[in-house]
Amino acid sequence: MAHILVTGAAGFIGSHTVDQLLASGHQVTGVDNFYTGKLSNLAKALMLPNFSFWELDIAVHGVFANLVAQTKPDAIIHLAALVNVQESIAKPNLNYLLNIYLTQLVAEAARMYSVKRVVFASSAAVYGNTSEFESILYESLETRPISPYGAAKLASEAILLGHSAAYGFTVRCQRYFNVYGPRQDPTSPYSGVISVFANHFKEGKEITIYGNGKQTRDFISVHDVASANVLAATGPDITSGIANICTGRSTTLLELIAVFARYYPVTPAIIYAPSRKGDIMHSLGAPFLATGALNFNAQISIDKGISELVQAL
Ligand code: UD2
Repeated sequence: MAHILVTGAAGFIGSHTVDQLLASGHQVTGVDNFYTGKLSNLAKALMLPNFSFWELDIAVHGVFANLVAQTKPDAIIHLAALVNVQESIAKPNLNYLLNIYLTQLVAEAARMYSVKRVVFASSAAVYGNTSEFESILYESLETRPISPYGAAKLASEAILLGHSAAYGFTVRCQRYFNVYGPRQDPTSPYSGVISVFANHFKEGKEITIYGNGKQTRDFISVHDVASANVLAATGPDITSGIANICTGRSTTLLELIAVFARYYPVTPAIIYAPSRKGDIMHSLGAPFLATGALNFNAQISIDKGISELVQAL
């Protein structure tokens, strides 16, 4: 069994990753400053003896290195970040601090204390706007980020892979697609569409579709994302690299609404509004590299994932 340090442990993806690591019998140290994370997300984990939690601001120089020196993990799963694209546009310096500088602190701590692996939360946002000839996003495509967030995720991949080559530890950059599931916050105007639809179906509030509803996304359950993180941090024979964490299946917003409608007697009113600025029409990941590198295959269909989400509400 391994000892894994998870940054952003109280967040949406972090807390599910912690839960799966603990369920697999690993020892876990979690750290979070509650910028967006919530202690309640760790309610189950905090009851378990092989979990320890630190409330710290690891963007302060020296704090993370001290934590790594004290806890001596085998691997770090680095999920702490500014997670919202719109916030990165409004606060580019904060985005730089949390999504680039913090990655450097993680890379440096891994080097100083001989951590064997670092798993990094990258994003499909690194691809940016793609042409109609690039309807499936392969990792080999040119990256053209269109937000400070996407640019920072790309820069962080380069920082970590450069350190991996120079110092010999393994780095896995996980390009998550549209992640959904329990514990995702539905309350911001830029919350993930599934969390918003789930909340509006439950409360009977009208739903807004930006555009014609035929836009597609590669929606992946947070449980699948957490298992990709566990595999990357603890799996055998893992080498450094980048991989999409996606399902390889696309779903339109109208299809999503039809799935939710199975669980509720009344479908809320649907309002059509103009497309959001910068919104892309289609986003579908190629899942093959993750299968080869991590032995990861997403298991949860959109039907099953939404059924679970509805029951959790
Ligand atoms: C996702 C990521 C974002 C970034 C981006 C890169 C999420 C939550 N966001 O943004 O972080 O990586 O991909 O491409 O995963 N929509 C509605 N009604 C609503 C809410 C959303 O119609 O009430 C539409 C929205 O305009 C878009 C689609 O639903 O066309 C998906 O929106 P989203 O915010 O869930 O995710 P996305 O793909 O814009």
